[in-house]
Amino acid sequence: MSVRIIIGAQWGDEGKGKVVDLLSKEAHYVVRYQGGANAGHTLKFDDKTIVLHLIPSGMFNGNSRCVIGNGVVIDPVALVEEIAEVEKLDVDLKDRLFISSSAHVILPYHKILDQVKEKSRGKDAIGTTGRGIGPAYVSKVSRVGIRMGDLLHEELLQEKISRNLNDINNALEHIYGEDTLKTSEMMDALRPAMVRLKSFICNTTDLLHSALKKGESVLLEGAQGSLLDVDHGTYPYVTSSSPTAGGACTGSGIPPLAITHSTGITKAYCTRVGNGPFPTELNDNFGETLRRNGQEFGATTGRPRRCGWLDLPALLYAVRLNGMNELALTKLDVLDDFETIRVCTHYELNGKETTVFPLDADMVDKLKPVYRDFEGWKSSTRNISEFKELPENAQKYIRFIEEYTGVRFTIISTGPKRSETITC
Ligand code: 2SA
Ligand code: MG
Repeated sequence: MSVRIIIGAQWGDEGKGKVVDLLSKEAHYVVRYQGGANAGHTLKFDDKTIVLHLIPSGMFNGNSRCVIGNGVVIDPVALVEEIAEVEKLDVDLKDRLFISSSAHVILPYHKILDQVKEKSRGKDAIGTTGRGIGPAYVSKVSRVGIRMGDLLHEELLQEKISRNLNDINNALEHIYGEDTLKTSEMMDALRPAMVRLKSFICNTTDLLHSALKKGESVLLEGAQGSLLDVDHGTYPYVTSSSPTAGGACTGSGIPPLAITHSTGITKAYCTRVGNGPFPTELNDNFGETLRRNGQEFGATTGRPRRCGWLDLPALLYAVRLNGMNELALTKLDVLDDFETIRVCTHYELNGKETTVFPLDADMVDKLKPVYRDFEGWKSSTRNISEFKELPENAQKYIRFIEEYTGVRFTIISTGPKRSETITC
């Protein structure tokens, strides 16, 4: 039996979707535990490409049951659309999809507030996805949130929305100069989703506790990444949830001692989408090449991702934060053409050397990365599925990362397809 958390070790988009899809074949349950439709998990198989935002990445390989846990914030209309996309691929969601009745609902006002607040931040904007994530978690924490279970009780739901709209409309009209919203219009938009989602909403905490009792294996699928964690990331340039290991427990109801594996996913380089400090960012041709070769564009918003070299102190920070006991390396093939590959081994901060990733975004912004150069391998690693088949220079690069972090790679991805994977 294994209970494995799949966690982004960087700023998201590390390829968690591919790893979850691969491992889900052997899993009884795959559980999303935080975030919402800001996530974009891209899966490629049988010449198909699908981008999932809310539905766990375990739908297409094997028969695992997929759970949207209590820690997720759900846009019901977006979820219904995503269900339709998945069904088009001949997947029957009956007895496959389970939605926590405690997961919070993203309503139109969350999305509007997300967007108007971003506008009002001007040059200090966070670069959110505009999907209403932050305001939905604000509602949750301030105890005025609507939960998925409320969608099962129309009258009560209407009453709760109408109560919330007093404050929301006041802010929209008087602070942001926006149009106000009507309860009736919101209810009309929600009704089809209430009908469609009804049969999936349940007590997923109990479902998972029963699975643990039976010794079944569970994959917990993180979204975004450790450096975007609301507590441990580059605050305030973070998302509003906890992608790190602790968030997997609170966002699913699975207790910490049940966790057997903490698996960190890292790219062979780094990317970040949205604003905030990024010590190894490359604003030159190298960055451009990484973006082009790696197809680094937001899977939800289409925004170009910022690209840079691998940042080992940041990776080590993620390893320690999450107690990672295995790592997966993705997008190795994107480095195939480089003459020289650089990796940041430490920083300079105010004239002193350090390997500590600071907790303060302003300080992270002041870090000067110090690099070690590796000779490139200048040959294709695409499709390679045995470690010993990798070019020697690629093997050296990989072994160096393992030595630095003290954690072994159990998966190395050499392309987006399932077959383009080395299992070590
Ligand atoms: P939000 O919308 O409130 O969560 O934004 C806050 C910050 O979190 C970042 N964020 C992400 N970073 C990487 N990938 C994400 N998912 C999509 C993808 C993003 C996209 O897979 O490509 O399509 O643009 C994601 N979601 C949130 C966000 O950029 C802000 O920095
Ligand atoms: Mg993504």
